[in-house]
Amino acid sequence: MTKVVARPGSARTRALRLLAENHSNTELVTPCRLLLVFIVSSIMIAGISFSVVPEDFQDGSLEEVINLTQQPYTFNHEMAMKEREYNLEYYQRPQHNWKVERRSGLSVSEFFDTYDAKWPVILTDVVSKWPAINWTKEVFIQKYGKERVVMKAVVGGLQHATGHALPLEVFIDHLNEASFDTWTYLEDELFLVMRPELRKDIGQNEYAEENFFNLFPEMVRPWDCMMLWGTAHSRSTLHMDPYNWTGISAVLQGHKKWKLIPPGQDHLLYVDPEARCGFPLECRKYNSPIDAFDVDTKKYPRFKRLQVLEADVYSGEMLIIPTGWYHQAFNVEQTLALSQQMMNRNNYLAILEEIIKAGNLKRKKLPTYFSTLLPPDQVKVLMSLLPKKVLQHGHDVTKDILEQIKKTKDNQNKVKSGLEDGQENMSIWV
Ligand SMILES: O=C(O)CCC(=O)C(=O)O
Repeated sequence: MTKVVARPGSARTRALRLLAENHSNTELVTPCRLLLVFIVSSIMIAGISFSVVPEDFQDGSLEEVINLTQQPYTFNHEMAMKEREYNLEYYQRPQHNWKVERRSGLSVSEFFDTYDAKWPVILTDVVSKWPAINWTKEVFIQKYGKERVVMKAVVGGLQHATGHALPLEVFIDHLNEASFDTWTYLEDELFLVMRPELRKDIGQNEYAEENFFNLFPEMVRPWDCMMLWGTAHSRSTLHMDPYNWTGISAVLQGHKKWKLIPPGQDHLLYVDPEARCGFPLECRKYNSPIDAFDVDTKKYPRFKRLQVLEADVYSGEMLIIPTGWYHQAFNVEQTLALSQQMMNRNNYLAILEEIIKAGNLKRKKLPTYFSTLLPPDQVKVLMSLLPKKVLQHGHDVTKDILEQIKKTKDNQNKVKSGLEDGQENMSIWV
């Protein structure tokens, strides 16, 4: 007997398909169908007429409150995994439970159905085509050597990290000086964003083309291309990304080891619920004090119960880290990489919820018809409701960071940049 495998798609598509199958042998016009047509057209009319928010709906005074307008949205990873399982069957893929697969020639729909917001994946044929893969140290020194970059310095373990702004050539000069617990890491959110001539070397990524962050007002749009250049042994913190977005890590040169933590284990990570990210829009900072590559199990005994996935990512490869996954990177050798982010149909509600939870907008301000809108319209409506003072704050945060980088007078000045808090007055290379 031939096995019939259903097509993938959202729960809504599947429900409609089932409905269609159940009624395939009946008359064309039935009361049930008439009712369905009526409901669908009402939703469509509501969607069209409300794609711009009328003034009188902005006070949230209507009674019928649904979905995101009423209660916190929580991303249901269990459901996502069930959907993944179902879709893997459709794509006839083996199910590797504890493995991060390397894929090339992956279609965007298979990516959406089986990995995005569900399971990490390494794409091997995206970064290798970008001109940025040919960037060299020499060109950076020659063209940008005197420009200031933001760097983390660690002496004696990740808990002793300090932020610095210093000329790129000074950082490059010391790239070979590192040991397991003493190292430097250029982590600059704005260096590439502000240099279009370098930005253009970062080629296309069809998996990230649906980008709802483009619908954010410019003043509060997250910077979308962080440069990461580290010595051997340098590493990020163990964290989940700001706004709980989907992370993209593109390795241009070098080798990164990753610890990836499937969702549902936050209680094992000692995260400070009060920490804030310092981004243009307020957001929670999901940083664990644990160094997953050098765990102090006496201090953090719950770590032993954690289930962790590991992956190695090499030059020319890209790792996609789903919404809701804590992660930490370790540079095995000198490594140059870029971090980007994704907000699309699969994770936008989780991101909007983070924005509300952090206090940028009162939940009751959302119109009651909010959840009937198409995903991009939901994003536009929410953005249109952000108070002026929130937009102004976003503008000030960016301005402030740029000014701090500019005004630092010597190589050792600390810069407040949304990096980890570190001890005061530590000097490096003196
Ligand atoms: O490559 C790294 O050091 C970590 C990058 C990362 O996790 C991030 O940008 O969220």
